[in-house]
Amino acid sequence: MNKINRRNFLGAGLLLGASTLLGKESSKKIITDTTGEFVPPVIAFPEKKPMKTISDRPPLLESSRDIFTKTITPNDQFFVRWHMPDIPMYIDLETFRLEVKGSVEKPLSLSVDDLKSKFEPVEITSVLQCGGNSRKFYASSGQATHGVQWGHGAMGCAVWKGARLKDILAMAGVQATAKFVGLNGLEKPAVDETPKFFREMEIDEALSGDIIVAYSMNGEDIPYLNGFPLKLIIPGHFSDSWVKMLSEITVMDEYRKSFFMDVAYTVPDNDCECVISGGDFEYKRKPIAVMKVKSVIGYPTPNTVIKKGSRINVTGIAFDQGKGIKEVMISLDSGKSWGATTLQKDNGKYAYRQWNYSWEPKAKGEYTIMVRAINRIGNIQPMPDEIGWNAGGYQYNGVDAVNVKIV
Ligand SMILES: Nc1nc2c(c(=O)[nH]1)N[C@H]1C(S)=C(S)[C@@H](COP(=O)(O)O)O[C@H]1N2
Ligand SMILES: [Mo]
Repeated sequence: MNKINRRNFLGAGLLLGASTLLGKESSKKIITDTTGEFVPPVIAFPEKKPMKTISDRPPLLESSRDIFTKTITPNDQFFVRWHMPDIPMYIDLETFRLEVKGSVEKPLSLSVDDLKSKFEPVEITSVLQCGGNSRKFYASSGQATHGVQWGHGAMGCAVWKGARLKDILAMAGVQATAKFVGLNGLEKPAVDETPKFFREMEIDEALSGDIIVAYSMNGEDIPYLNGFPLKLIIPGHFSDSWVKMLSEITVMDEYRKSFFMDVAYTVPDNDCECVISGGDFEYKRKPIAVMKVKSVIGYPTPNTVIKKGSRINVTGIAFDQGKGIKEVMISLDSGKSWGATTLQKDNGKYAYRQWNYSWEPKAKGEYTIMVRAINRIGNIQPMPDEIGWNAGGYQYNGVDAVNVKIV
């Protein structure tokens, strides 16, 4: 796709994506498969290849499974998630400023060029995963939850470049009374009653090492739908706090209650981070934070037909919150027996780690391939029927399974 001029996102208005973003009526058909289930249409939005479109207002675009044969997710196939339909259609870098305000000695108003020239640039390869990624697999284990029914494609891995949040805060001078940092982007709710997308973190976390305000993704400007021009990167954490089109950093002395911190993206505050059956319904909640160990199969994809005697490269990716992947095991008999895969190059502790297994199926029939990752601190993926349940359907990391047919 031709690069579009981001100052005029609507210049690409011929594309269906742009017109639906604007809210123009497009002939909307509900597409169902033979089971009557909703099948998302595949639509090309600006700067994106055709992607599974779960919603177009706000845009929810899912990557397809074959993306997990790569350790870096291309920008034009990277998934997209917004909460509000009212995303600005026009960003002028001449006037765009990141405001740093609140309990600081010197409020800042930084252009993207300021961020590039006044701070040490840092590069980090990190997985970006929605807390609700893989939610639909809760349903296959008989525990369906509300929310966007993502498959595995609400995650990707990219090389992010930007300025450290702690360096930006140091330039502003955080006051001694500061306890929290609030972050929000440029978009607006469609109606005033809708809560704003606002995220918070403790000041100590904001001042700790790896968090960056990124202006580049895989060596290019961040795609508009992924948060051009600035996006907060919190390696190892679910992406729900990775604020896109980041426009305000507010240093605060007190926590501000908000829907997106206290209600959405929370799990029960207990050891399993799950609802214990027969337990209290009025449980204490906590925001989801670090990611859980996970592996996903990229090839073969479900229902692939493979000729007996051919040799295929079963491959995919694995990651965790930054402790490191120790092993990815594979089963070709629905989990009865397990063998080892070969781990490929380590691209950094927050990155995807590719694994491979060379398979030569000897007999015809249907097979279920499963993979299961273990990290260096001994966390292992649960089997789908062992996974702890939470009402929001967050943090799914059950063992992945793909059915194939050998003929
Ligand atoms: N400004 C803003 N930032 C946001 C969101 C949003 O709705 N608005 N959604 C968050 C959530 S829940 C996710 S999963 C990621 C998605 O990032 P992506 O669209 O670049 O994949 O952005 C996060 N940052
Ligand atoms: Mo998310």
